Amino acid sequence: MIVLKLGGSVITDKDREETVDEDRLGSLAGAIAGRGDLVVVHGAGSFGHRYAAKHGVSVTEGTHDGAAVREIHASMERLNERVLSALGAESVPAVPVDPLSVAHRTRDGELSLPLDGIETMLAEGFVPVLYGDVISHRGEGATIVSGDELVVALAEGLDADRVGLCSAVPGVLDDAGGVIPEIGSYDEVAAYLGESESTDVTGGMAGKVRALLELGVPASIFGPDALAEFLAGGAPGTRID
Ligand code: IP8
Repeated sequence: MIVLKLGGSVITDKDREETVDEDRLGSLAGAIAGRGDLVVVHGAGSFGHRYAAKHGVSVTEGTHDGAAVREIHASMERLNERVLSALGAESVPAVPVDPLSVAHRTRDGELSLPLDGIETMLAEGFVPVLYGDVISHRGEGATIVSGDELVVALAEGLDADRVGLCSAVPGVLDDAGGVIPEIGSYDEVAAYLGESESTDVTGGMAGKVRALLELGVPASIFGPDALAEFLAGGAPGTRID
């Protein structure tokens, strides 16, 4: 099975608050149409991050303010609803899985994501759709979980064959703007991975590469035009293994 992340900056306009790129999302949904045995995770883009920053919540800094948790989560639910509708319009049997309701972090910050429900959804032919969210965190109240962390937990726990990160760029880029075809260790690319420019509380491309390097599953980072090629078994963009 495949775990696919649709990056927040791919499906939204990252510089315009809560704005979905409908054309982009529609064409990605079209590429996914007809493919089963797939879990989709989406990022936040111009949803979620602003509210997390407003309330000072990150992957490590938590809040006990219920209103703050609801505000961050509600923003992500609004985006999730749009993603589900786009997939539904292409007859993808997509169903939501709310990380806030099922996942948590232990006291040492480790993500716990029970998978029984997701496995049953897959077995019954559904396409579970998760997203970066705010989740309860023992001793911290609630903190952010990035879509990338969810991808790693899903890929490991569900024994995925492949992981795909559909990103706004065609892969991890070197100094000259060329796509780096393969990454085997963080040191190889540390010099190229700067900070993300928009408000992003979960680490941008550097965080993605680190998370994917932890995986024992082949992963690819590629641009939106290459999603169909990836789903057909190709390895476009940057392969991280
Ligand atoms: O865009 C972040 O998820 P990401 C989720 O996958 C929130 O890093 C709520 C900021």
